[in-house]
Amino acid sequence: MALDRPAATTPTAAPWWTSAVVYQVYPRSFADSDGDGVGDLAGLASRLEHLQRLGVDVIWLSPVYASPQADNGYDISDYQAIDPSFGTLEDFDALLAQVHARGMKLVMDLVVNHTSDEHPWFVESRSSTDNPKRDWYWWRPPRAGFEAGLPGAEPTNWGSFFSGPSWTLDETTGEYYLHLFDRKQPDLNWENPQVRQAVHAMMRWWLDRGVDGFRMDVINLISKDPDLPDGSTTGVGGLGDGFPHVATRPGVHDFLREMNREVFGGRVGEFLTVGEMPGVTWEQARLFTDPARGELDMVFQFEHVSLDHGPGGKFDPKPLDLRDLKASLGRWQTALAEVGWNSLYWNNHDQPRVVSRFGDDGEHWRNSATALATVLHLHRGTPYVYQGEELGMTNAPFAGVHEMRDVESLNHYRQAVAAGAHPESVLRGLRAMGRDNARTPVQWDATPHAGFTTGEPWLAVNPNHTWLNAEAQYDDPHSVFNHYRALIGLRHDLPVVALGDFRMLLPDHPHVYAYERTLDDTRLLVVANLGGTPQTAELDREWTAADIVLTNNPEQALLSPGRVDLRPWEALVLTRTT
Ligand code: ISL
Repeated sequence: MALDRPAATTPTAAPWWTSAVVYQVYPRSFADSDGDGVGDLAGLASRLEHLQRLGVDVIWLSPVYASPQADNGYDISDYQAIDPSFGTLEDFDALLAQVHARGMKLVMDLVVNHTSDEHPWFVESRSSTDNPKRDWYWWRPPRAGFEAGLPGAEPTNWGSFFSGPSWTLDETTGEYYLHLFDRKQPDLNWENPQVRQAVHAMMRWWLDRGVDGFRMDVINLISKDPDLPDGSTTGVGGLGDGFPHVATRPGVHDFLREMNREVFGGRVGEFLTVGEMPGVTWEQARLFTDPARGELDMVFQFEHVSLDHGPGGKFDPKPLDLRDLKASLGRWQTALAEVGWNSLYWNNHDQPRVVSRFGDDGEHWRNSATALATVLHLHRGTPYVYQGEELGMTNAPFAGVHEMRDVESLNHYRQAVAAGAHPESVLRGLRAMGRDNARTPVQWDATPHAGFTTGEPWLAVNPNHTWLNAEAQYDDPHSVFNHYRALIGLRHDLPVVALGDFRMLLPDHPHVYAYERTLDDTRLLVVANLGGTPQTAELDREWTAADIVLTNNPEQALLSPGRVDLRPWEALVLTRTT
């Protein structure tokens, strides 16, 4: 896409999304209008006031397409229909019109690495080895010398992201199909031009309906090594690690350039495209987001949300060392300073709640939620707020696996316990890192199901909704909600926030996160204590007389020449001109 590169000195040339904030809606858990316990489009439409009040510019809507819901809509059986649990196409059109009328944009989730096994394409593909759609997916016979259906007969040794082998035998033809995720999510074969053309046509159909862009699910996995070599190292679960053979291969760039041409060609700059890319490095991200290459506007990278993964992977978490977080986010800021653009996020529907993960959801709940928000939002990049994050929603107190719903968690529990792990220790990992933490319903008010539904919610509301809810926060000037609102306002109002250069300060301080942003003669300082004990940070003396533009602490800031004393989880934003 030949977008103008955001040059720090010419703000008017910057694309619109450099000063925008995106809000992610996970529709199952946002608002339920019909009492069936599942959120829906009409429910979302009824809560747009909340988003407008918050001040966000764009809504990213997680999948609402027809789906058997094996992975909550990330398994799609019809890309051009709305799942009845969410409503109808008419509801969608009405929602889109309302979003636009309120001056916001709507970005769809695009899940095209795989479909549902109930998608008509796969139903045809599996029907016979000579079906015209056979080659739309990855089919392989059992390994020579092995009997189909027995361990070792899978065409490769790859483990799936959701436990177990990434191949499932289909009895109809006696061959295996590839699924990097659940067995109900067969991978499309992007090498086949018909697949790509079908996806492009579907995307154009949504753009013609008026949507404003796409968040592209695991888009760096669409190009596989056609030789399908075994993984040479062992991954989690004892199976082979196929990741190097499916992730961020050179073909992804070709596919994205082609998509860009075929789908967005001639309408440059109107849309937002963000590619979700597990394992992407900053060197690769620079290529994907270099405007001159015409691929994507930005990517979701995973480095900073993997820093607390222990030796056993994500369900074996270890404490975060703040220095690692600063080194990681700082590296990405530097890497994408001249070319490309960062996305900024703590949370989404796959991550545990940040206030529970990197903050303190007990004594310092409010200040840790607001300090973490401050630090993230004032980096250079486009911030993403995940529903409920703006309220400081926390992880859920799951009593046991019977209260969880996520296919990843349930598969992992089953496999780990079958392999001899102690159920309590598996549960500990799931409680800390499981995706259902992000998926408990949004807490609108203190009523029994938090104002989410009048029926039985599909996943229980967090009991803390009696005090942690939107209603309780709107009129409180110190609430988490109003702090997010202020941060979003700063991005809109101050060009230095959207476009200023970034410089990390105090990289070796174990508890203080500090950085400077500079645009022309304006300087912005963000300094935050991301811990529960008082801290001191040395600063340039010039900051002593600076203006405080935002703080999460109503008490007087403790600034003195050359230093600032920070209370637990205190965050300050200062500005001055040079
Ligand atoms: O949370 C993860 C598993 O540990 C991630 O690896 C996640 O699966 C990965 O980020 C891909 O996520 C996306 O694709 C998945 C879907 O389940 C996720 O919800 C989606 O965000 C398959 O479509």
